[in-house]
Amino acid sequence: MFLWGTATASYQIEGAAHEDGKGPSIWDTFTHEPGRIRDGHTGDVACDHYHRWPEDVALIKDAGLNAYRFSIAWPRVLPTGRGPVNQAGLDFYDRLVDALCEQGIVPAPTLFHWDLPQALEEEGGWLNRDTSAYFADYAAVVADRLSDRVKMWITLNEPFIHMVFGYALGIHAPGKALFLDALPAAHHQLLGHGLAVQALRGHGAEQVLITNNCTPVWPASGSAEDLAAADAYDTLHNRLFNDPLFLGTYPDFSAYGMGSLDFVRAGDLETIAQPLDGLGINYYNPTRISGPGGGAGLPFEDAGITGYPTTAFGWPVVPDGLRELLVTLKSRYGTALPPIYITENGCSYDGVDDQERITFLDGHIAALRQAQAEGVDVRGYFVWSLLDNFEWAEGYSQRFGLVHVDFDTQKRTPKASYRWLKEFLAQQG
Ligand code: PNW
Repeated sequence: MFLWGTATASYQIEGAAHEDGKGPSIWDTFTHEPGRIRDGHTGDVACDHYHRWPEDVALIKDAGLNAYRFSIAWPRVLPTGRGPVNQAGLDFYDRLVDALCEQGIVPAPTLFHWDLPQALEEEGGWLNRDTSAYFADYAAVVADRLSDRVKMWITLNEPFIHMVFGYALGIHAPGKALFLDALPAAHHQLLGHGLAVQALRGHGAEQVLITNNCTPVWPASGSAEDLAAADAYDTLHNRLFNDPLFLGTYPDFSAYGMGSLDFVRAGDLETIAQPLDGLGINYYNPTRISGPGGGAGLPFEDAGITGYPTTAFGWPVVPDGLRELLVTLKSRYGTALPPIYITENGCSYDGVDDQERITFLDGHIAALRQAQAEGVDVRGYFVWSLLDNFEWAEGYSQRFGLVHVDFDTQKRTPKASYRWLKEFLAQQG
């Protein structure tokens, strides 16, 4: 069964930041620091999904979707990241999973969508190797409770964005601007993933995936400088997170002067390269790269993409980039590549008569079909997102939902794209 779903993340929709024993996450801390988030917005209330989830499940069902990707807030389950379990937090996800199963919707939870328990941040967060082991312990606790009904699990969401925005540039929590010294945060997330795969399988999980956001990398020109820069960027964004999973090695960084990986210990790569049942891919747009212009000391620079329509976020709309990405992954990893699930694809536009979003989704689904025709095994497509929600550093200014949310009244209004998708799914049968 092909999975047609929609995706959300705990901090972006739940609210109830301090309810029923939940501990603080790094996002609770970060959003309350002055100047971090546009207009000073926080996820304290967000879409109030913690209380309104029955209405939200009904919206998923009524659209005719057969899968839902949500994330579990680690500090709801383990308020200090490890140690005592908060049963009330687990109960919330238990009820949600029951409701999804009753409606015939496949639950696909992600265990980490960036809301690390603040108590673990005090010990160094993902820069601390011990966080990897705590993550696996948490995975076991959740799987123990839910794996009788949850068959499909996603360990991490976009370790690349979490490393770059959270640890290298400081745009996201925990707000560290370490530049290339952020690399241990990549390795410890991947190590945590590998340990979590083992823990999940040991506690009843049938299918385990990871979600990486990947981008086709376009050299700005055919010059040797731009080609080398594009290769360096591809190494950092795509290969750093996929090679260890499917080749069991890290790409060689030394050629680009992008730092060493001397924190990798014997045996780590074997742990990371556990066989997976699928690869989650989040696709938004390609990236065009030129040689370094000076500045940050990196061997590349984002040259920007022109000549395509853009979303309200300013991101270029390039549906064929999805086909290009999938075909590239297949040719790069061959038979080592597991089946692919598009775990996020979507766009920010204002308004409820969102014809641009319909064009966007239609184009990307066509690109997915094309990739399948070219031999890529794609088994699911999840729209980001069900609801307009807290878009991280952008606060509530970027609206990615199929359903409009009035953040004063919490009224949900399905957009034109929601009705289009419903019609499309009905025709699929
Ligand atoms: C993803 N970029 O993040 C996340 O998984 C979602 O939580 C988020 O709401 C969604 O995409 C839309 O932004 C990304 O700058 C953040 O390339 C930034 C980028 C890509 C993905």
